[in-house]
Amino acid sequence: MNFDRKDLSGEQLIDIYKNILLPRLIEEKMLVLLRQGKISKWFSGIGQEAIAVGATLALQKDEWIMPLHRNLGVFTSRKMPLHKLFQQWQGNKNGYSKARERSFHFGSREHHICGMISHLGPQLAIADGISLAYKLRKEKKVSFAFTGDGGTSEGDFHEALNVAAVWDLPVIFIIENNGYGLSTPVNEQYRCKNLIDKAIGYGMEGVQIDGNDILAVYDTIKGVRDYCINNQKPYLIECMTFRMRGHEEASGTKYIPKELFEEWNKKDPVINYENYLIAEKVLDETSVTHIRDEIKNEIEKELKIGFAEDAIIPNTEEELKDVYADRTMVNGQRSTINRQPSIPIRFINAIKEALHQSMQQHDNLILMGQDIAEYGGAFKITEGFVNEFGKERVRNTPLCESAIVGTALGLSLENFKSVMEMQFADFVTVGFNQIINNLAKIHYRWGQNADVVIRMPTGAGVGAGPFHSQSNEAWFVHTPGLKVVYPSTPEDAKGLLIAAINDPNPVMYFEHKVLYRSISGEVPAEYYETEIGKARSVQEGEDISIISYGAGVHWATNYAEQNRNISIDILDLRTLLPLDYDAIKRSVSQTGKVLLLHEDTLIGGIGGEIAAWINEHCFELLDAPVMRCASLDTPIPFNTELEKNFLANKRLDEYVQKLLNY
Ligand SMILES: Cc1ncc(C[n+]2csc(CCOP(=O)(O)OP(=O)(O)O)c2C)c(N)n1
Repeated sequence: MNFDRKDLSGEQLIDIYKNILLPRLIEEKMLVLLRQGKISKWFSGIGQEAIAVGATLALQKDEWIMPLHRNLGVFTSRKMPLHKLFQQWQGNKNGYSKARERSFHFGSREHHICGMISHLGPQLAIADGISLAYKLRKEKKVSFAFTGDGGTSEGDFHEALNVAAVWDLPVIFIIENNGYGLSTPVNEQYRCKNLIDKAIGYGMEGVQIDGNDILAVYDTIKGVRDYCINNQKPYLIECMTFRMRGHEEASGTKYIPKELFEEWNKKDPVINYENYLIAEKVLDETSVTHIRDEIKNEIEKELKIGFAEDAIIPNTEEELKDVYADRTMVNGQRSTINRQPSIPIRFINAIKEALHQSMQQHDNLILMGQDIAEYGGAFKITEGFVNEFGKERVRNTPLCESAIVGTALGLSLENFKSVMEMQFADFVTVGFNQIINNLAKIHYRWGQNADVVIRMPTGAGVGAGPFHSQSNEAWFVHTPGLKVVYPSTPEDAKGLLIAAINDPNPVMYFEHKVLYRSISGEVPAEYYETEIGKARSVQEGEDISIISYGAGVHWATNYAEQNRNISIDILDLRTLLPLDYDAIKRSVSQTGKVLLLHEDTLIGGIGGEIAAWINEHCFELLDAPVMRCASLDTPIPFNTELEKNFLANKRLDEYVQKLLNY
């Protein structure tokens, strides 16, 4: 191997040597411990250390890195205390994730390392969000994201690179091409000649380098970093390398031809560099032995500390509490409600007003969505915003839902807030992974906020067919870490959206399209919040309770108006996660007969969850079985007659009568 030291001093070369040697020696120790049954699993990066180490050393310490499962060198080069790393891998409370995460799936804000999730791909777009934050603050920084060759086949790779290119973001994307996915060779992974050929398709620069030459990696990334900062552009680097061990230790390497190991063994990034330093007379055999011994001793010492920890004693209260960021602690004081006279406005304008006032309130709030800038969004909610707040804060996005959710999370890591508009709630399926696995879990996993609101124009009743009408709130209610709000009145639409934006947790904000222009109501003109997690008593009654949300609240009130002989207690849940159980119990105790009404389909709908809770906690208060009136368990049909037949409202009277007569 032909190393080129350029103008690096002997001291710098030795520092690089110590940095590349450390992960190798840790791994060699881990393999011994694995064979002794002292650790449970190991994903090896042996043979690839030059990439993680060279890259980390080339960056500034406060530039975020998104590493993957073979990048121990990132963690060690950022000088994370070894005993804490060992505690992390051993599932110890004092590791980086309170024992909630395995192997390399953890991050540390202090070290500007973002913890990966198992899913390959979603890390890449988080780098977009971080770089966007740097760019908006005019900081001279880059973010840095890793992927393997296999990971480049994921849609998330495409989306992240595309967004970075279109938005001119200073992100360095690095592919570690080690020849294989888990066992899949690259010729079954992609058809372009080199992965770097993809750069041109995104309109970005790219370079392929020898990933086993630490000086080449270091020097290239230093140069690319300057390029990204000076030109405000992303860059793609393909590092050619080889994985010297199995995907993880238990999976073996039988599928890889022996000759490849022999060939790549000659290119070992640590040994070759060591030999180079000896040949250059920067080090001699004695000093190499000394450095190796010193590191080995350090590892042994730190292992003792790491392994000496007591076994974990689960604390359920703490486990539950850590799912969400504490609202009051993070954002300081809540706004006080000092209501001025109300003015009647439409539901849609209440949402607009909430967004507008929030943009005024928070300089660090960014809006993102398809067609939301000049066009004003599919429903014109952000019309005029771009003129007032500028294109930097009101951002048209490419059709990349997954990358935009990931970008929102990256913004949050750099203390921005964001609201993303899904053009229709139905399209959330394409950003599902980011929401469920990244946004929802990040606080529990390593204590970070996902200060993101996703606006979800939802619901049927407009003859829009199966893909522009769905009620999909229940998908999110089943995911700890999210909050799910669903207003039914203009006043709540405004107050809940403001509250959602002030909340540091990820909030799914459902807005029913039919209500946009059909419902008006008095809305206080000033900036105020409606508390998340509190239901609203719409009207009190004695015969039956109807517990609902969204359009269902209006079905219930219309029904009550047309049937004044029945005394109906109507509860508007307003928030579906967390639920207001006190309000539910109060309503049940009022009537003893409960109908759960929702536009969502029956099976797996939120009604089932509430029915089960009432059954368990309010059994003595009931005079009849809890009933559910929901939409048909079919996709949503286009024809308006079929759609009416589909919707729960069609069967409301039938259920009310059934319950009354029980
Ligand atoms: C979305 C997703 N699908 C499948 C997997 C299972 N999986 C884990 S690693 C891996 C191979 C990854 O190959 P590559 O991206 O080349 O990285 P390498 O492991 O070679 O470093 C697979 C298929 C996963 N983690 N995520």
